Amino acid sequence: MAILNVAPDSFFDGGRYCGVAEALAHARTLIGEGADLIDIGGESTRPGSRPVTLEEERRRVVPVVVALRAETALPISVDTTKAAVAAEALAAGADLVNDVSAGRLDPAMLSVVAGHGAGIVLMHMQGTPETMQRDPVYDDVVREVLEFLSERITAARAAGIAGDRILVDPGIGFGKRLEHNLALLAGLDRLAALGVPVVVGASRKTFLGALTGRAVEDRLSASVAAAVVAVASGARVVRVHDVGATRAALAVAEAIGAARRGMA
Ligand code: HH2
Repeated sequence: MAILNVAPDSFFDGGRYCGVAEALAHARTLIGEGADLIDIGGESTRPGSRPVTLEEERRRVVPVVVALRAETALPISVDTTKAAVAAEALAAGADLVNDVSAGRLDPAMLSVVAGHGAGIVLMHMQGTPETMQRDPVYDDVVREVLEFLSERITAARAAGIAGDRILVDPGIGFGKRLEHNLALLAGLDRLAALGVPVVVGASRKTFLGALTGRAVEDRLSASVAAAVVAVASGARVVRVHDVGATRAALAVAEAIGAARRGMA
């Protein structure tokens, strides 16, 4: 899942692809590097970020969905918590919604997705982007995220979303300290047992800086390592900025995994 941020303030690539032409050019690069799915986001959810208005988010996202749909058959997702943005993006040809609030911020979200026969990524977040990193607390982070995602799967199905169109995501960095992120990555097999594909987004995030001492622009190798370990631990989708490097690393890991299975 390739990240295509069209917001001016995203934590890594903010402002680089805000015009439709820039966004399309970057999408072509991502597709050329082997992306399977393009995730278009018009609102930064980095820690401390403020929500943008519906009008502004719609203006950023919908023209990019229209333009990208005209040139690729690859699945397009739209990273939004607003049902109205989701509805317009789906009408313009997007295939799924990536909702970091798992359908909780906008009560119309799940029914909009169901009405379009679309898919949804249900992500765990403690708090809101503005406040989430202030003092995240858990007794048992893996159990609590598991229970939350299980409840949101039930809510999504009750709203009419087909079970095979639902994905879940532990929400790395969304109201989590370093130890919480590591516990979730170490416990991905328990999330995979929910029976729906698990998405992991670790790309260039703060916890990788804490582990390596590297600034955001120098976290490529750390991000690739996190993606490889996530897939080896049961993630089916990795949400990344750097598609080519991640693809190459996953190809090596997958070949070694296949050889290991051949020996068994
Ligand atoms: N992370 C970000 C945004 N959306 N969606 C899912 N499903 N999982 C994630 O981990 C996730 C997400 C934050 O990263 P990014 O889009 O690069 O930055 P920003 O929110 O600053 O635009």
